Amino acid sequence: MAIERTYAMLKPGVLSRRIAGEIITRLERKGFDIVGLKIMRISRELAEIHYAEHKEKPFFGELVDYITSGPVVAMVLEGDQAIKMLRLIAGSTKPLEATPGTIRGDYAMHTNVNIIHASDSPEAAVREIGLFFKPEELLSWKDGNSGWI
Ligand code: 3AN
Repeated sequence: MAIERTYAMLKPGVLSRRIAGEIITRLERKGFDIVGLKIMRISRELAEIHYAEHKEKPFFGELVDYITSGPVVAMVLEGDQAIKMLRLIAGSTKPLEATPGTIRGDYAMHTNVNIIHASDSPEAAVREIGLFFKPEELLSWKDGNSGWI
């Protein structure tokens, strides 16, 4: 097993649509351990750091406006190959290419409001977890089910 931690974020609109619980339930059912969880409002400064790789893209301004427009649900998920697994469950960036059954495939219509962020590499996971959580906000725990998941 390769236990990893990854950063997941339910984007603005998810709380307003009252589907945060449904999405978190899917993540729990899949078998991720939630080791960090909070609601927060992201500052422009933090958003620009988080999305720095997209700084030159035409949609950057719109992306920062959107991600700072309302509360997000920030999470750290732990599990075997959690980084790749969460990307799979999240689905493709463009909802038209996201397979039904994935989170984006089931809940998103447009790329610019595609519901969930998921770290795309081990380096990104470490960086993003560090941006959004203090070490003392993360808590590993055991439920005795790991042999069944
Ligand atoms: P992903 O979130 O699947 O890793 P990235 O890193 O390519 O995708 O893009 C980051 C975010 O930027 C996406 N989640 C989406 O909200 C937004 N985005 C990506 N491509 C576009 C686009 N062509 N138009 C508008 N927003 C986009």
